Amino acid sequence: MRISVNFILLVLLCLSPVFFNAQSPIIPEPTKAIAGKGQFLLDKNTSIASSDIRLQGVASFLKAQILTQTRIPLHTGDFHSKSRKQITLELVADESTGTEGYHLTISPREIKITGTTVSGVFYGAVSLVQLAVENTPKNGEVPINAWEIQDQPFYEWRGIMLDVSRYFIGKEKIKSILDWMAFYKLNTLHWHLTDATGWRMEILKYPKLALVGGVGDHFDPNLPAQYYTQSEIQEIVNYAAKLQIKVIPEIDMPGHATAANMAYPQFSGGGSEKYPEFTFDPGKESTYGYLTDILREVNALFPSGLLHLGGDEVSFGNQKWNLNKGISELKKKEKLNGLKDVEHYFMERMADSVFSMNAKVLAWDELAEIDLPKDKTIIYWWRHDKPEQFQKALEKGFSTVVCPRIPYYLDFVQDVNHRSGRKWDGAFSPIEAVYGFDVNHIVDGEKYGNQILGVQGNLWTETINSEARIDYMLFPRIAALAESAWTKTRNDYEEFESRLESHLELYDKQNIYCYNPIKPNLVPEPVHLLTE
Ligand code: TNX
Repeated sequence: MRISVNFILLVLLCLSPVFFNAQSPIIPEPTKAIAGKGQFLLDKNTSIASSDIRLQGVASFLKAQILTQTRIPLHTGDFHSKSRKQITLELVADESTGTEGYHLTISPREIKITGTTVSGVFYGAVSLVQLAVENTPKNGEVPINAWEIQDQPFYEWRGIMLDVSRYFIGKEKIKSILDWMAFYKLNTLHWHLTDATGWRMEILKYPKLALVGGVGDHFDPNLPAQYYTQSEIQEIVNYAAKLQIKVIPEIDMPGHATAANMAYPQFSGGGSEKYPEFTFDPGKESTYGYLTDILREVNALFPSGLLHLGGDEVSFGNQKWNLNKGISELKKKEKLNGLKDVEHYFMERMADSVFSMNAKVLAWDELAEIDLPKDKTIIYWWRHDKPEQFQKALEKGFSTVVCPRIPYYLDFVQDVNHRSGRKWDGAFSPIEAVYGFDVNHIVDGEKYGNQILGVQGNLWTETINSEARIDYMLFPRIAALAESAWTKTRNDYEEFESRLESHLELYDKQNIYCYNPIKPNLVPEPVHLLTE
C-alpha cells in the first residue's frame, strides 16, 4: 500500500507541469523559490521591455550584464506586443513584496519581473543575471531554468565599509566592488574617507586637506597624495546610484584626525606618543566653523543625507586636552567635568551642524552615551566585546547598524593559518561565522525590530597593501555577508557552501584573487611584512 502511494506520487510529480519546491542557486537565498519545468533559451533575439520609463536604468543594467557575462546582446522590445521570448519589467502595486521585493517568473515562453519600486525590479534583474551565469552559453544560447521566485530582504541596511585612508582604493576598484555589491543585493557603501593616515577627499575651501593630508599610506609615508577629486566623488556616487547603492561618507572626528592636522595644524588638539596630533581642538571656537564648512561640502556631494562623524577611540590621543587653555575655559563655561564631557560637547555641536543641513548623524557606538535626537541619529555597534553598547543604543531608541568586529570586520583573518590580518585573542572571522551571525544571540531582535536596521561588513586597511589582499579578504565573505543581511533564516551552512561553489568559479573567471574556504590551500594568502 505504502509503496504504491509513493509510486503514484512520483509518477504524478514527473508528469505534473506545475512547479515544485527546490533550492535555487541564488545568493542571497530568496524568500521563496519554486522550480518550474523546462528552460527559457536566452539568445540575441530576446528583447527586454519595460512598462515604465523609470525602469530604463534597470533594462540597461540587465542588457549590459547579460552581454558581459554571457556575450549575448539583447535589445529593447515593446512592452505591449507581448512577443515570445521577451523579458518584461513592470512596476506594480503589490504589498506582498515590500519596498525592495520582487517577483521573478521564468518559463520557457517568457521572463517576467515585477516589483513595487525600481529597486525591487532591479533585484529581480540581479537574480536573473545570477541564474543566467549558472549555465554555460552554447551556440549563442543560454538556457535558464524555469523558476517562480518571490523575494524580499529581511534587513533594509545591507552594507560594506571601505577604509580608503590607510590604503587608498582607486576609483576603478571601487566601481568593481560596487558591481559585486549589486550582484549580492548590498545597498550601502560606507566610505571611510579620512583617518590618521590620510585624508582622501578634495575640499575646495581647504585644499591642503587632500594635497597635504593625502600624502602617504599605512605602508609608505612618502607616497604622493592620493585622494578623490570632487568630480570623482560624484562619478562614484552616480555609479552607485544606478546600482541602487547609497553612499555614506565618513569624516572621522574628533579623533583619527592626524592627516587633517598635518594640513591645518591650527585646528589640532594634539595627540599622544603613539598617535601624534590625533585630535581636533574642541577648545577653539574656530574648529567648529572649519569642520562645519568641510561637512557642508561633503553633504553637498552625497545625496544620501547621511553624514558619518566617526566619534571613535578619542582616548587614544586626547591627553593634551588636559593642558589646553581653551578647553579649560570651555569646561568652566559649559560646566563640563572631564574629558568625556568635552568629547560629548564637541560631538553634540557637530551633530547640530549636521542637523542644520537637514542631514542625519551616523556614528560609532561610543556615541550611544550621548542624548542625540533618536530620529536623526544612527549608531553603529562595532565593539563585539561590548555587547552592552548595542543594548544601550537600542534601549535609548537609536536605530542601529550591526557590525561587530567578530564576525563583521573583514580585516580579521578567515583561516587560522593566515598570517596577515587581525585576530582578537586568537579569534577570527571564518565565512561560516559571517553566514551564521544572528543578532538574537546578543539582544532580543523581535523587541527592537525596526530599530535594528541591518548589518555591515567593514574592510579596514591597516593590513591591506594590494588589490589582491582586498579581494582575498572580501571574497567570498561578501556572499555570506549578503545572505546574513537579506535572508532571515540561515541554518544550513553546507547548503550555502554548495551554492557558493559556482560563485567561486565566477570569481576565478573574473580575476578576483579569492580565498577558497572549500580548498583553503588552493590560493596562497597574499602576505605582507608589516604587523600592526
Ligand atoms: C577599530 S572601528 C577602528 C579602526 C581600525 C579597526 C581595525 C573603529 C570605529 N575604529 O580605526 O582600523 O579597529 O580593525
